[in-house]
Amino acid sequence: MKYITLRFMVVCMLMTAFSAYASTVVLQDDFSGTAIDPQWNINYMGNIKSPYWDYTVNNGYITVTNLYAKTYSTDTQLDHTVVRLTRTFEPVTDFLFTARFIWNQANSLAASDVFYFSLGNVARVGYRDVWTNEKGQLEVYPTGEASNYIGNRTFPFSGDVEVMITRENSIVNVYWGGVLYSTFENTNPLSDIYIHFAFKAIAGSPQGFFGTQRLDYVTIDGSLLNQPDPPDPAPIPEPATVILLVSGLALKCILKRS
Ligand SMILES: [Ca+2]
Repeated sequence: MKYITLRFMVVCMLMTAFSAYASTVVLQDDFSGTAIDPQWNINYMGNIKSPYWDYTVNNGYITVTNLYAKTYSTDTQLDHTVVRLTRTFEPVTDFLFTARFIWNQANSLAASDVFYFSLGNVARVGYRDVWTNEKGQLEVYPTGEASNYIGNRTFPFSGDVEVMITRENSIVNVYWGGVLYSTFENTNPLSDIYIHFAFKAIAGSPQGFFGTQRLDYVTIDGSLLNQPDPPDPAPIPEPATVILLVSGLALKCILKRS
């Protein structure tokens, strides 16, 4: 038992050491605390006015409940308002992106709204309550590959999913709720992301944003394009040998005692 435990620990240590080199967490936010992490830039776009939006950060979520259009005119295009959370990081090649998104849009005719993640020049993935009387739509836009656009208009008005985007050897896979929706090739380094909250009022319906858009976490773990130089390659084999030797001696001791 002790042997198995120790061996498991050694394997875990080696794996941790390997993954620490092979990939790096370049973004991790679980929305703990009561404010948006200042590493995010908040961009107010479109025809938006102060106080811009209603949101809370608590219980581990950011929850958006309203975006304020500047006007509620008869021209719906003028009432298109957007808030983006943007962030940049060290460029990565292969990566794993995960996020949990929870939405609850009343079956309302008041507005059309949109929520998506935009990952640099790689992909855009999100949800759109398309229009007044149509159901929600999943959308996947591989950047620069319009022909691979995916739209699924059978999505419910409310839901809770983990969004996962992976890239391995230039092949990108997009999963929504564990279902693979899109696979395409892309080699652009990934070094930025924005989370896009958007609202579009429908003429004569000034109630504003309806329902909620909630995020639990966002993470990006990737292989750095510019790997840091190893500190000094010469002495590395020696400590590794010492560790193996010590591990072996420790094992012997434990086996003898048990
Ligand atoms: Ca959380």
